[in-house]
Amino acid sequence: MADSSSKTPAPSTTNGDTTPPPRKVALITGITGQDGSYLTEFLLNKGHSVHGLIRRSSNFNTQRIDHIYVNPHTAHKAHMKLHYADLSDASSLRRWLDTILPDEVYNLAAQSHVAVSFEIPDYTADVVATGALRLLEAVRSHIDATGRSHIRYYQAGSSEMFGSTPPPQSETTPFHPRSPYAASKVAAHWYTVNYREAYGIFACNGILFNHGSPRRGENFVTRKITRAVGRIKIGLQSKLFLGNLSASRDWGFAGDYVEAMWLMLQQEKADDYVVATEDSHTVEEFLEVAFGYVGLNWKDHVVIDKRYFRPTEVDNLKGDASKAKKVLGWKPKVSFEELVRMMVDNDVEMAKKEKVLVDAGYIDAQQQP
Ligand code: NDP
Ligand code: GDR
Repeated sequence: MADSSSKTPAPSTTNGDTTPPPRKVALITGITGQDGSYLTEFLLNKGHSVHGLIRRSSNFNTQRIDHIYVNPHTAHKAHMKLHYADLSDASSLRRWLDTILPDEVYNLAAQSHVAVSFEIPDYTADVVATGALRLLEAVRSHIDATGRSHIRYYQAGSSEMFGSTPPPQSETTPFHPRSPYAASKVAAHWYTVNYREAYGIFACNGILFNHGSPRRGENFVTRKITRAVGRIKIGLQSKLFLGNLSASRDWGFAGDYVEAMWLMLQQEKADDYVVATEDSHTVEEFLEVAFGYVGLNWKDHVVIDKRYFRPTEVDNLKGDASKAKKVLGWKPKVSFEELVRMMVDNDVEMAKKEKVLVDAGYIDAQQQP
């Protein structure tokens, strides 16, 4: 279980000194992503200071964390701070480690779309595999230079690493990756194990199965479906184009999964853990629940489009999370049906707002996500 030092710091009363103990400092790559936003909220609630590395983009890409952001010009006590860096730029990673002096490093950044990794394999490997290596090497050299050996590292591993190996998949199941993304995650997994064994770094791999939320990227299948359900219900769209409906996934809620990441870093010993609901559903079952929830029949709206099929598919993922349950005391709180309903509720409300803009002529209803 988590140690007491990880709880929200209480003011010290020794010798009448009321100065609170220093906050733990977390560094998160991928803070603008789905998991980064939930992890930031979680760690701020634990009393951490959170530093996020964001990459330069021609548009602002901080929508998922804007509600937490405090303008540094107006607030001196902002506990979330953002810095420009990139997993493809080793110098930026080392510089921010030396500046921020984190206690915990969470490597969540990735080109995380499996289908897109077939289109940009070289870039995917550079960010997902070599990016993790760059960050581990930055941590190693930072520890060498500063002696800060208490630093802890989390690597965002994926159930995609199991690929075609049949379920249930646990920490001892062999990897058989089926995409450039998955092969890159396997490399990142073994880099992490190697830095733990070679240099004694406290480095953990979380092998997380699919997890979604209302903040899920809109081109992953679950959010693509719930966005379409909202828009179809409100009359902004009539068809939804999808690929393979027979693949099975073990879908959980992202808010539950970030707790497991933190728990891994609170243990006495660094280790690797599968995080999953142990329940699995096909894409078709997701469609049934999502459309059915708002009184629609998915068969009236879904059109199969070959462009969404992958050169190699992962057919069946279902995790065995007994180690995380036993050692971390972790378990998921949100069921599959609750997750689908949470996402559909969010996206029906979003579609209603879109409709106001469409009716006022500000946006085009044909602009589909
Ligand atoms: P997202 O795609 O939502 O977020 C990815 C994040 O990585 C974004 O903040 C993105 O920035 C950032 N990023 C991408 N490329 C770079 C780069 N070159 N340098 C720095 N940052 C970069 O992913 P999730 O939040 O869903 O997932 C978090 C991690 O967990 C990822 O590593 C993913 O592969 C892994 N994972 C996710 C699972 C899931 O079901 N969600 C399951 C298992 C593993 P920007 O906002 O600018 O695009
Ligand atoms: P996945 O998620 O590949 O499991 O990776 P995704 O939602 O992209 O695909 C799940 C399954 O749905 C099928 N599918 C479609 N997928 C997409 N994106 N779009 C479609 O139109 C569509 N139609 C059918 C896919 O073929 C697949 O079988 C996610 C990512 O978050 C990874 O970063 C993470 O590591 C894994 O989950 C665990």
